[in-house]
Amino acid sequence: MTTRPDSQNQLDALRSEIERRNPAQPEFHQAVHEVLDTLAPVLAARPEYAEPGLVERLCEPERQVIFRVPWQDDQGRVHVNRGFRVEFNSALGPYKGGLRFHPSVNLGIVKFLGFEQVFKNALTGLGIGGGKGGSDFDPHGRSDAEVMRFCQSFMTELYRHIGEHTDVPAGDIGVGGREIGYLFGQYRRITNRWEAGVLTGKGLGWGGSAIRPEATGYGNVLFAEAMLRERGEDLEGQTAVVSGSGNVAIYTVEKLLALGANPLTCSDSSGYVVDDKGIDLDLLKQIKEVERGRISEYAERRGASARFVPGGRVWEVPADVALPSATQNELDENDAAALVRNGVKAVSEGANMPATPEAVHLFQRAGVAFGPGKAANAGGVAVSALEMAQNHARTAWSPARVEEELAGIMSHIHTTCHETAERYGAPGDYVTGANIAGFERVADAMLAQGVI
Ligand code: NDP
Ligand code: 2IT
Repeated sequence: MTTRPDSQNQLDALRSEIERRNPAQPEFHQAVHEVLDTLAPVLAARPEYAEPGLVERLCEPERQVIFRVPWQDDQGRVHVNRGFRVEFNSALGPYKGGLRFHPSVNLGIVKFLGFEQVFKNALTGLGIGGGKGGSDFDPHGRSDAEVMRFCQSFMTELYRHIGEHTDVPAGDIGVGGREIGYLFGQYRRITNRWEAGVLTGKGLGWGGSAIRPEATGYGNVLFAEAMLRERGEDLEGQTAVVSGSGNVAIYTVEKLLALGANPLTCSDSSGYVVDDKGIDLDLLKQIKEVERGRISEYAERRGASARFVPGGRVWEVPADVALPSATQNELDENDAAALVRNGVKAVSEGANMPATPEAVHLFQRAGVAFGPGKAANAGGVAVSALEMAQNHARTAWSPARVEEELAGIMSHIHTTCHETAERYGAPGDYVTGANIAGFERVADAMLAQGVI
């Protein structure tokens, strides 16, 4: 397949224009560049996609909402945070994507996450558009009552922008079952509607889906295994390094153990633990899910096999497989070089954009199987879409049924990315495969629906 230079010129011009019109949003630029860098072959092969305005529309959110979130702490002091919801693309279904509560959240970060979400959601094959939101609120060290008041204030503005047919938020960093509960309660109170499908990640007893908490981590491990199988291997007996110790990391560890692999590490923003005997899942869950403690406590309580490395990065620990599951740009070129030096075979992104572009290129040059987040971590949002389907039908599926559906969706995503990469002359390149396959699905829907 030859690439027409004019497709590349068109993409380069668009890239410059996006940088000019969205200043000081480096993460958004990074996410857009990574996609535009892979689209030239598909624009050359399918001239209808090169139609002026299509890619431009795809890179411009349909709607961006920014709002004030005032709340009172337990001492009565008033805090003023900023809330965001970026409704990026609804060609395939209602906007769908998580809410992130973290002090680093700003418009550029929410836009990068929303942009990624559009392609990710398309790859699931389900009827969901892409969006993302959140706030620069920091939940660390806040009491349940403070988190509740914050969530209530946040929803008091957000409610007017969302709905089961419009926009369906869920969790992300700093937003889990507790926060979704408070947000749902306030939505129900304001609207006087039992509208279960307005949020996903709900509790099992009130509209949540089985396997939603597990889905992102489980799905990423299934994706890593599918990549290994392409090379005649599987996860049995392989060592793994996992970063993070939140929702995605915990269920990554759980699935690795279930498939006979040996997860050696976990981390949080203070450093990492390495456990020569493999991570003790019960202890990890007790510290992180129940006590909301720090990862150093794991090493203190585990005994001789584990140690805490303050400020360190898990990528210096030798392993067969790496599963970054904390945050964007947590794995740079030096980390990638260390992993390659230590013989890593596969890297699969549980987090969104955790590997820098330089790290990704290094893995690809070294022949390491690399699964980009928009494919590898799509299991979470896929089960969110299954939660919406169950809510709509007023039913609840068994854990076994949801897990089977999840496995089928991850296998479909892997095959789609693999085949698309081959079709466009980039065999084994899951980045190109994921970007083009996601793009084709959204672009077809946008072309059919006219210039809007
Ligand atoms: P959690 O809040 O449950 O956990 C986040 C973990 O990452 C914590 O251990 C946290 O440590 C660490 N972390 C977060 N930010 C930073 C930072 N800036 N530097 C160092 N460590 C950091 O979030 P999730 O597990 O839900 O999300 C993890 C990643 O997975 C994110 O990139 C998210 O976008 C992505 N993702 C999540 C999905 C979901 O369904 N939840 C679905 C798909 C992707 P600390 O507590 O010290 O901050
Ligand atoms: O990044 C993601 O895909 C998520 N945080 C989950 C989104 C969702 O709607 O379940």
